[in-house]
Amino acid sequence: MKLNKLALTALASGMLIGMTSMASAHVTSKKVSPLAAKYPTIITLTLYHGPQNNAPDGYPNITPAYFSAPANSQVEFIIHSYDDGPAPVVGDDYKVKGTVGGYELVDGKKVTAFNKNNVAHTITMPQLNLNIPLPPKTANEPYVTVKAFYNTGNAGQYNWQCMAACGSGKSGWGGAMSPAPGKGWMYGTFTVYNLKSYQR
Ligand SMILES: [Cu+2]
Repeated sequence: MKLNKLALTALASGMLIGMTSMASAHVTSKKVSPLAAKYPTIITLTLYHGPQNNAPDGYPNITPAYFSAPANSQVEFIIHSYDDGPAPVVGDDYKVKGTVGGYELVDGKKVTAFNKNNVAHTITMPQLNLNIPLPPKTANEPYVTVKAFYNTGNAGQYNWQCMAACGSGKSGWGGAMSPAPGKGWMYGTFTVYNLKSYQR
């Protein structure tokens, strides 16, 4: 009887641990203080398509390529994309990853994943497990507006890159997507810095 009770307790706590770890596997963003959540840092990015850039081979770019926010704070990304065409996506980067709530807002509508064939570009940061896919704009709008919230963690420099083959050449990985010219087109850096007032 005593053993049974022990066994039951062990089973129950084992189940609890199992449930807890399952739940934490779905946590997509770090927690920040109420103050940080109340006053997000707004990062506004624009995706210009090739003709707008008057660039060689119609290079598209996401600008600014370098942006920053305080550590342990909330960021609101606001992205306007003028591109109207899809590009082949690598792996499962058609899914939204790492944002607060696990979604992004596309023209105000919540989206957690796109059809694999309906992604124009992505802002992907593998080190942060953050992925913000950008769908093509529709014919009815000058640009599509994508918003996403992200809670930063520790200070550091994190690379972002587009994981949709939007560059030139047969593979789509040339031009804006190739290591040369590199950062400034479809690559860049997100700098997370320490700011004392956000550490409370
Ligand atoms: Cu791209």
